[in-house]
Amino acid sequence: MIRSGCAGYVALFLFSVGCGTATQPPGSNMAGGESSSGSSSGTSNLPTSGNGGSSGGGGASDDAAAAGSSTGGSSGGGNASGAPDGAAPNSGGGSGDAGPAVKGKIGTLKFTRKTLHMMNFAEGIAFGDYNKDGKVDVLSGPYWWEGPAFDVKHQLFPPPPNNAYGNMTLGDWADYAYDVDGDGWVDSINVMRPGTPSYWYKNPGMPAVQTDVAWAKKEIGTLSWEHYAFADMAGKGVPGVVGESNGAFGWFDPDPAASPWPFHKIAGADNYTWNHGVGTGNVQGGNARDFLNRDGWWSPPAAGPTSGPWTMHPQSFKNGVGGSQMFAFDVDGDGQTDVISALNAHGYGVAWFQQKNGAFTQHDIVGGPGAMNAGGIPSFSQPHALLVADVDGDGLQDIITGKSFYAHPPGRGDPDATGTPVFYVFKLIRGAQGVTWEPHVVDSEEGLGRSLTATDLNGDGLVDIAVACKHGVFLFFQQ
Ligand SMILES: [Ca+2]
Ligand SMILES: [Ca+2]
Ligand SMILES: [Ca+2]
Ligand SMILES: [Ca+2]
Repeated sequence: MIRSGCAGYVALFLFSVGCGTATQPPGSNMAGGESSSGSSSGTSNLPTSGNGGSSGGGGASDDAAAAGSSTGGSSGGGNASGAPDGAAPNSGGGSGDAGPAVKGKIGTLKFTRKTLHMMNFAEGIAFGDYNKDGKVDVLSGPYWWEGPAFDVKHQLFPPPPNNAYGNMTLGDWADYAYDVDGDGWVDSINVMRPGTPSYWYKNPGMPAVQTDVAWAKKEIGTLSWEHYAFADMAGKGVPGVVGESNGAFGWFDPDPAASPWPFHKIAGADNYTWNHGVGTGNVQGGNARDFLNRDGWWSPPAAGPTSGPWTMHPQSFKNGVGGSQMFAFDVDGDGQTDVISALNAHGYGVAWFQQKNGAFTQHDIVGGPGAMNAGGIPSFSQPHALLVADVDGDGLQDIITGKSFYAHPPGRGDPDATGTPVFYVFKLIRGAQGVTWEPHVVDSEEGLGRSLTATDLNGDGLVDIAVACKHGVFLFFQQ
């Protein structure tokens, strides 16, 4: 059941929201929405700079999440293969990234929820220290909130007009925190609806950042698939926006002087907007950072990540349309990197793929209806967002995923679209019997969106989770 407590939200939503009903208003602009059609009108440049270095993709250790701290740590993003992937000054974390693992304090995997707003304005979220007070802040689409209380909100651009739950997402699909222009103030990279241009917004610095002054924006380029990563593919200490653009897989390098940003091609791709399942990680060992999607993984050429076409290693990581954010780390501790992926962002399935010398064996964590799932939990559909992070702080990476709220709204073909929008931390346990995943419910009312992030938001040493979805923006503080 979706939020039978709709009544509890009526007071706040009366003016703008249809209370999350399952009906689709006649004449709505959802047709041709988030999976069915669309064109890629994006621009992309061929590589403009060579870089022969290999990626600092980190090892296969599993004791540290990628991405950095709010106060200037590195950010590799979208990767959980071990160490942060190189210097990325003044970067925080973003959609599909997690903050650093916090050692020495074990969390309960029980959470309390704080609501930042309840509008369908954006389904991407990032953390970073936007006002440079040493405290982690949160940004989702048009707003950022001052940590650690997150009671004060500031607007950086006007929110999109349609904010009903059942509407398509006109706002951000992924947000990343990064000091694009190197002026010491964390800027915002906002990946928009597939097939439409994405932008970066320049942090105006103090005191303007703490007002509602508009942040100056510049176009990055156009991404077409529905998932992305923010990772240092070239191993030069600068993360890029990784995904599909204009018929190619590759990444946009941050360049404050260029618009669009330079695009480095990994491989050709079909130009269908709305595909699913993208990630990065150190799949093959060594130092290279590899590209992952639902159909396999790609290793960089020996002469360097920007020296030519990457090599595809076909491997199905999907069952249907493909998953969401993908990750690679050594799940079972045998020294070989495994892959984590949802199987179908608009259907069912979450799995880990155990690697033995380049061959992968699929192990389902959650399957379709009636499956024997981890911890005996019921199956959930629409795993449109997934994150790997050591949530409880025991040194082993865990998985955060669950049901997105209206990944497609009811009537758009997704099974169980009105089911309980539950999401979990799946705690990784390595035991004598092998790998098990212990599910812990984080929330069963708001659901997930297109992406999520996790770090210690309130400075108590425990990793928290931040979600932006069609229900709004929510923080989950670990107890
Ligand atoms: Ca701050
Ligand atoms: Ca800046
Ligand atoms: Ca853990
Ligand atoms: Ca915390």
